[in-house]
Amino acid sequence: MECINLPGSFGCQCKEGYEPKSTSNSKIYGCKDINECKFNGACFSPDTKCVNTEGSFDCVCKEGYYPTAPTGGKYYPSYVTCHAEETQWREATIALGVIMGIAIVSLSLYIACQRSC
Ligand SMILES: [Ca+2]
Repeated sequence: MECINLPGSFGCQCKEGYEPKSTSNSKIYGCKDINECKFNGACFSPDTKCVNTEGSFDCVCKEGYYPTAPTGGKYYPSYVTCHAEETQWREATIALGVIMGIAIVSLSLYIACQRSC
């Protein structure tokens, strides 16, 4: 129910995320979803796009951008941000490179030590 009946009144009050469908004599007859996406800044990150939902809205990562945590594409300003695929790939490559580097150095030291230690 998107409409909350007001006691002692024929009208009703719209729940959060809804706006009056029609009003007459300051009474509300039915409520409809607010399209928050039509307002600028609903999703303030430039890497996200706004998706209107019933009673609310979601900010999801734009095409070509991926959330930093598995959230089904949803963006949460404080802890899930969106990154371009290339960035993710580069970070993964750097991480893999560092691991491989450490492994090679460790193996070399181990082999060298086997011969001379
Ligand atoms: Ca909405």
